[in-house]
Amino acid sequence: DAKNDHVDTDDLRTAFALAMSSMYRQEVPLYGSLISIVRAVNNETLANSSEPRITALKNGHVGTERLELERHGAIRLGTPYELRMIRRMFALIGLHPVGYYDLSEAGLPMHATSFRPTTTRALQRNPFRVFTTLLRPELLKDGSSRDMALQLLARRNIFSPELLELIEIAENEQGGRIRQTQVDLFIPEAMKTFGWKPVATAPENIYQTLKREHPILADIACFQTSHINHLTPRTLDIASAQEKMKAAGLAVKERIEGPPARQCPILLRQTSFLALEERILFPGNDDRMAEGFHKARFGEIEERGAAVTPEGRKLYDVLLAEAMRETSESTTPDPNEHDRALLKAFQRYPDTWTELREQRLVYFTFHRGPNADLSALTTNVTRDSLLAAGILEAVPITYEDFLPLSAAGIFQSNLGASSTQKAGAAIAKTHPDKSGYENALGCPVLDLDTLYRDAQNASLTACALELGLNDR
Ligand code: OOG
Ligand code: NI
Repeated sequence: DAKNDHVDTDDLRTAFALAMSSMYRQEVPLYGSLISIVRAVNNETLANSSEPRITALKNGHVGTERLELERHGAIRLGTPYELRMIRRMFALIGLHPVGYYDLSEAGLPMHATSFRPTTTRALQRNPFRVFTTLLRPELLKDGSSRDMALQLLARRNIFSPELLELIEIAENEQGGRIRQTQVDLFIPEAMKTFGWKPVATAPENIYQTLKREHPILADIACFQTSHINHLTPRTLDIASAQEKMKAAGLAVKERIEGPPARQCPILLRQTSFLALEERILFPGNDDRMAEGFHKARFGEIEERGAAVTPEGRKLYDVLLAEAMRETSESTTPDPNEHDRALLKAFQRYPDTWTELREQRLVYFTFHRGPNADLSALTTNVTRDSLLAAGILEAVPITYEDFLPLSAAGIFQSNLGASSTQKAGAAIAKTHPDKSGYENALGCPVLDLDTLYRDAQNASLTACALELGLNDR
């Protein structure tokens, strides 16, 4: 019976991401401008550039298909219940929690994971991801605003009854799948969780109290939905996309987060246009509404580079810290100065694919190279000799995850937090709490290094098989 057919999970994720994208475009029209800018830059770059970074992408078969669809979003959740339901909803579209991000270091009472596809194939089909933060009320110093926020959160329900019922049915009766006939219910009901509802759940005085404590508290606790706060297309040339954003008159964040521009990009570089001031309504006395403003939603772009190994990540962290120290010691804080310090520090990060591979700083997948003549295959071949002979080629694996310091920088520039709030005045001195996040989630987060390492090893095994070599 065709009516009982399950939808392909990757197709459902694409439908979900497209629905979210069109919803956000209606809610925040500037996001539409961002998409057009990024599309134009990407087409131009793919057509014209023969730089190593673009060739690597082309070799990695990051075709226009994946690029056109590629987005990440971000949501901020208030309770363990909300996080657990989100996990169950996202599992239906093939998104699973990967990695743990502590934002408390950066003065935010939050921690996060990234929900994303985990297999090479699913990532190729559609790498849609959602950076998902959870409030850590225990970090808030002020007990009364904490109680206010928790009371508001306990009363809200961000999931419709229809959605909850469908999730139960899909899990219990359909092996975690959605049927074709359920798609037209599932997607619109799911969008209700993430749409913007400009009517606050709290009167203005409570909103202001929470906002004074930390703007993130007001944003999470005072609204009826877990509104998506940005969606981020992937650009192949962030510097050029940023110039075009400025030329189009967008208010662009001061600097690009992440590593400096390189021949061989690693990890990710991000920038955004700043959050908009939006009109909202507060419930007032005698059913009268009071008007106000809220600032939370913005638009971001990112350029993704190669995934780095734990050694590669260590080197990144050391050099980034060095550049930050140098800038913070200076008396004239200037974004260009930070970028200069970054460039200088990163001279010590190798910048050819060969060095990055030989020093095991970046993950690669291996494929058959242009040399079809296997007569060079002796008994004593090594990975390097096969690469040198062109029998194999190495393609850097795309980084599919996030960076906690960049995330903090993006958060801070969009919350309108004061400098004392940025310094973490509202929160107790803190530490990461991965197991706390996992308890709230109801399962462990996956380890991102394991995923990259498995992808690398699987490609080596496939090559050995294809070449008739024993696994060595
Ligand atoms: C999340 C900010 C982090 C990123 O790309 O690192 C983020 C938020 O503002 O809720 O999206
Ligand atoms: Ni983001």
